[in-house]
Amino acid sequence: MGKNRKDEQLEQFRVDDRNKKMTTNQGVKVSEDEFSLKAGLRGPTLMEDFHFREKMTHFDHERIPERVVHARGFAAHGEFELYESMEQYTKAGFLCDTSMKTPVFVRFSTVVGSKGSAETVRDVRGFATKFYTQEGNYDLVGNNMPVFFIQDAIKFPDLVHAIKPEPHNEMPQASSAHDTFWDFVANNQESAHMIMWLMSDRGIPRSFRMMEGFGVHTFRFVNAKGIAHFVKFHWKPVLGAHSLVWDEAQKISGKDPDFHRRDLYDSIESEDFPEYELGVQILAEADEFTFDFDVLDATKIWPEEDVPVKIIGKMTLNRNVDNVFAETEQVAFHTGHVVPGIDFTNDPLLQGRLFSYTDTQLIRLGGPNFHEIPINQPVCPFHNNQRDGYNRMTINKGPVSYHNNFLASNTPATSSPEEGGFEHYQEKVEGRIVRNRSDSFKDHFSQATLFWNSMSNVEKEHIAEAFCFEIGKVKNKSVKQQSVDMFANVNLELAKVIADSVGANPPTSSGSAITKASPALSQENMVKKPSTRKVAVIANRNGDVNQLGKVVQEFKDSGLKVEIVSDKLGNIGTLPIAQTFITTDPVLYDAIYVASMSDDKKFKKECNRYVMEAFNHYKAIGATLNAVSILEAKKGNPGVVNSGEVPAFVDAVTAHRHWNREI
Ligand code: HDE
Repeated sequence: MGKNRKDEQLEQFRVDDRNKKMTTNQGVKVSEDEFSLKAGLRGPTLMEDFHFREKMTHFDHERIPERVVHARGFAAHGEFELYESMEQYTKAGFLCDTSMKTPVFVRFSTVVGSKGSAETVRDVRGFATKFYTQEGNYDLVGNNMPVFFIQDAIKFPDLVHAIKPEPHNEMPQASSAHDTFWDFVANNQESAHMIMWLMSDRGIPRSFRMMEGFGVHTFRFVNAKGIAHFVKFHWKPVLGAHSLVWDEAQKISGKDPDFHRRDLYDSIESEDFPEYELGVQILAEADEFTFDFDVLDATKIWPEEDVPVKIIGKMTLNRNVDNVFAETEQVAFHTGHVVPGIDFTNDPLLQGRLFSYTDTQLIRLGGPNFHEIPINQPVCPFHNNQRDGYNRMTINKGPVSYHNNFLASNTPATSSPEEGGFEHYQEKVEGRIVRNRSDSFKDHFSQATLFWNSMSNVEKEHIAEAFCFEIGKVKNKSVKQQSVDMFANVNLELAKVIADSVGANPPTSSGSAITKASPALSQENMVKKPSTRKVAVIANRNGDVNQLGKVVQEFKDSGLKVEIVSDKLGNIGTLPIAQTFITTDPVLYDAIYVASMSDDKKFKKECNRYVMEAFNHYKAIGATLNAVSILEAKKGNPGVVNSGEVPAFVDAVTAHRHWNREI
């Protein structure tokens, strides 16, 4: 793979310490690195041991503050290619020139948990993309859900305080299932729509590769003639959006807290590059007021059936980072990083973000020069009169650092819009200075009901169970009741189920009259592929080698990922056993196939555990004919393939989950 411009730029900063002599940071060769300098063999350590002092001081300062939200994240490099020019709508170069490949860096994250928390918790996922364009960096700092909890940025600190671990005992970690969060929800009812998304399967994605991404806010496209359109951004994963089931997600948190990053890292290493198509919903300014919601309200979607998503390009993630701290931890995203042709709207949530992101980098990355950190540098030239500050790297030459000037012929010079200078869209604004919100922001429930109406029965069941779990964890009776009463406005039946489960009184509301649905919102309607679904092939070390080889090959030819699991490590013929029953777990696979059994009691017990767990999580299970006895109890259930036939099993894996089972 050739290097793109960003990769070339990063190359200047890469250092390989292998096969080199150890030195201090001053370049002095080190003669000894195991013993500190002492006065006498058993005497005190000496102050003059500069090597010890430097090594220890650097270590003492290794940590920086974790992100206040989205602390746990994982990132990769890639490229964006445009299918069709968007010139009609925007002058942004990377959205006009289809011959251009734009380097990107994408960081996925959970929101609530600390940097070391588990990855498969119920949470929103961050989906932040930095496009290194020829006209500067453009950051699309999105989430995997298209709406947000609040409508005005001033409430963000309250939301985050409520959802983070409670301050008196710092519990629970990475979870919204506690009193302060539901107290916030019930007393800030604009959160209703987002809560429906959070309680849905979208809150527990199967993989970062199988998540949609959304810019959430309404942005503006501006073309070369200065004409603007409203735009919403979507990322659509080529593999479709898919989820875990809750019991599985909780178990994975213990079995492999790195589940999502491992999946992303391994896919890229094995060249199964994650791909996402970029879609835009475009709306003429004249149509701003044609909806029953306000287009500036970030708690609302534009249903795809009303405003179609136009697919305009594809992003491929094709390179893992070299160093997680240098790149993933130090990358600084900001909604305010825009390029000519992309502009903001008056969405009050977006407006507040425009302040917050630079501000947070100042403390997190230690000063105003974070744009000089290699991962944050644009790939186009950048010049201005900003100087000094902590950790300044650039050596700006000459006496002039002000504008206007004569001494440097008034350079660095500004550019007219025709020359590529950023020109803010000249929106006409008028009004009184008020602390309030428009009445058009006050319907909090219609789209929450729209979301509910759009779900399949199984998805609805999952949502109800998630509510019962979360509100069931709330200790305060009144908060429980308030939450139940609030969601009766979304759907009465749902609220009754929750009330019954959590010991609250049945709601008295009459429910919602909204009947509209948006089929595009259901993950049941998304593309399902066998590609990269991970199968554990259970095999006895003394089993039929040829048959195993054949099955494994056929699975791989169908696009499945295979790991051979047995009771001990080693080889079966030439095939390596990747895991033992105890080094891995059924929750870490999409399907289980028993290629050969053993008479060993322990083997049978473990094999049975794998099959049962997969069965309970609605996954495909199969067995070759000589191992079929293991499936006896479950035969006849959907997705249980006891014929040994590989194509039938692959079909069962392709269906992802078989909900219609007797569990
Ligand atoms: Fe963020 N958000 N956010 N946010 N956000 C941060 O910036 C903030 C919001 C999102 O991988 C912080 O660098 C405010 C919506 C992502 O590095 C901080 C508000 C959406 C990431 C911040 C929001 C997001 C962040 C913390 C309400 C989806 C991780 C560390 C007005 C569209 C980026 C940092 C990464 C991170 C503030 C709401 C997405 C504090 C004030 C809505 C993906 O600046």
